[in-house]
Amino acid sequence: MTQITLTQFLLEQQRDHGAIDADLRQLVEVVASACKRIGHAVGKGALGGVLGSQGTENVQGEVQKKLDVMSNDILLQENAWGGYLAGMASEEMETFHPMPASAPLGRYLLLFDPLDGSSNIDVNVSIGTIFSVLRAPESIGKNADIQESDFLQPGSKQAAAGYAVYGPQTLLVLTFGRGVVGFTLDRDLGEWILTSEQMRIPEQTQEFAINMSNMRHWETPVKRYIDECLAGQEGPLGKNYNMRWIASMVADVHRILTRGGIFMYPRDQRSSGKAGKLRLMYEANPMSLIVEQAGGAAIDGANRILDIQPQGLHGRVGVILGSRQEVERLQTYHREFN
Ligand code: AHM
Ligand code: MG
Repeated sequence: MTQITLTQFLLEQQRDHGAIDADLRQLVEVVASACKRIGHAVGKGALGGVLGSQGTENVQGEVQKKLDVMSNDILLQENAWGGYLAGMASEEMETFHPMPASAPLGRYLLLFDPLDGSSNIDVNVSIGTIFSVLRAPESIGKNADIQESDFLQPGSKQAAAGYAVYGPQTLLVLTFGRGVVGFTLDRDLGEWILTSEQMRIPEQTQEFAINMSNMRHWETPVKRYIDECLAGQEGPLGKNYNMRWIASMVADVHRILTRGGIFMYPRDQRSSGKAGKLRLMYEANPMSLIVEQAGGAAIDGANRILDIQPQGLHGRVGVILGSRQEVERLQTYHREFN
């Protein structure tokens, strides 16, 4: 069987399909290489001294794990010198990261959640990296310096998005807005090999993912939907539902890309502005592009996530994504309620 490596796949996308330019090809290669290094560190666990907390807090006031900081550093270092970026932003950094003066300024912006599912690091459950690529304004480098506002583009403008999962297998899932492909890391060769040519999410599902301990904080449309799922075959949805909650968005979304399902971290009554937990620019936008490109849907409640105009780098948003028909049902419930 001929195996297609990530390098070959990306070259073909550039050369034969015109789907990406050389800079975006290089960007994704470097991010994928950084993910290999992060995955390697994750795999060492206690032997590599990477478990436990760093003793610092990030901009959101969350305690940083050693691997959060290490993964962030790996992504910053690997992407610093390629000349394809105008700036980077990360869940773990307060402000955006300008490129070093020694490197030429590129046309893309890279945003990432370097280590998603941090609460699972020390218990050896799948975790991952999520990334999003935007285009920098044309003026950058000519007559303007990069600013935070340059990053504040709706998710529909993403040039690429992807995630890596560090689990029993190390996986990379990618989209350039023309479908979704998946690669598996051959750990002996150190190569990403194409293993899913066209990932598709089934339109219907009988599986939902939500942190049920937050039930008392949910808004009415979400309560209604989950009540209906729990009612099973006798309820209005007429089928028995199964539930999964891994507490790593990468792993929950990957399951949905593989066999369908619906993932919810909805807005709730706890936070000011009821924004929810997940971050628009590092988690919701890249995952929403991937899910839509795989035939699914992604909303914050009543509206499509990819249409949201970000107000700041670290803004949070309600997230409901996965199998199209189920997501649309929830959207209808939200619209009826508002
Ligand atoms: P993180 O980026 O700090 O790891 O937080 C995001 C994670 C998601 O991966 C996951 O869906 C969610 O937080 C789990 O939250 P909870 O522990 O409240 O269930
Ligand atoms: Mg995260």
